[in-house]
Amino acid sequence: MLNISSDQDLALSPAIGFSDPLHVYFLVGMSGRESRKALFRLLSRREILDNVLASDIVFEILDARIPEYLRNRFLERVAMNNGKRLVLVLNKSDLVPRSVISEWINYYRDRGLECIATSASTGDIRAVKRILREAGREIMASFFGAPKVGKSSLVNTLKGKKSATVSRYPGTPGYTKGIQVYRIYRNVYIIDTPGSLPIDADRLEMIIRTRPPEKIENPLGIAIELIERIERIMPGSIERAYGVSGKPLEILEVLAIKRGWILRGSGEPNIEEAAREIIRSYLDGRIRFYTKPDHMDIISKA
Ligand SMILES: Nc1nc2c(ncn2[C@@H]2O[C@H](COP(=O)(O)OP(=O)(O)OP(=O)(O)O)[C@@H](O)[C@H]2O)c(=O)[nH]1
Ligand SMILES: [Mg+2]
Repeated sequence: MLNISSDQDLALSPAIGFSDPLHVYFLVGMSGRESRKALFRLLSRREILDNVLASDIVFEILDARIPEYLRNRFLERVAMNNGKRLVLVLNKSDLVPRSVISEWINYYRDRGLECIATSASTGDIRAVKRILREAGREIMASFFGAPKVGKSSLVNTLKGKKSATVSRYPGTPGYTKGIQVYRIYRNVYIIDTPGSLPIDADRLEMIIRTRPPEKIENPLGIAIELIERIERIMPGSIERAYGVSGKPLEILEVLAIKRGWILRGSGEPNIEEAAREIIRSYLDGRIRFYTKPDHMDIISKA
């Protein structure tokens, strides 16, 4: 059932041909060197198509803090063109105020998209369960999502025990490697996809989600861009997390000094270490940050 491949169906998706994941990297504007260093397994368009065709319901898992950065239009188009039920899932909803979750749900529903919210961490996956239970017949559901959105955590919570591997930062042991199918109810099967969706819409998210923070080549540049974005969308977030304010570089310097990260020899603050800390705490939610639908103008420019 998982190896469905029909060239006729491929014709539905004219953009096919990017079957090599490396090409997908190039699409998001990474240099060849950067793309070869990416440790993460990204799904090729061919794999996305195969998994969608094998499914009745396609869950597109998004991080509720930044859903618009992570949506994958190719997946959505393939699911809709092939008559699959597409459900956008705002996971990590525990990190976002309830009112903002409602705003996003309304935003997507107004655009004709089914959208629900979950938190694999608090175990609140009622909305997914409801959809799976109401199916009635034998169905296959698949979970797609950018790196680190909580795909495996959701699968684990659905199964009720730790069975799919979960990992905290990109490219560290525990990231999902092979295709895994689980039977969760008598007539319901789920696929934990063997990789993640590429992030076509956002270069910054693509870089920080596809490698461990210590493997990011230019952590300084990335952290500066990240701080600028966070402050543009949610001013004061960095100060609330670290008690440090100012221009991005000043923030990194003061943070390094506060933490005692000093370069041996020169005695200068180790701002690269501070940069990696910012990236880590952005990923795991220690910096409180989220977007709202009325940030759409900034989001599309950020
Ligand atoms: N706060 C919060 N954290 C979550 C939630 N779901 C997952 N996480 C955390 O997010 C990180 C990534 O979770 P995974 O389940 O490994 O995500 P994934 O999408 O399967 O990741 P890859 O397979 O590596 O792409 C882990 O540290 C999880 O604990 C959630 O609902 N809320
Ligand atoms: Mg996983």
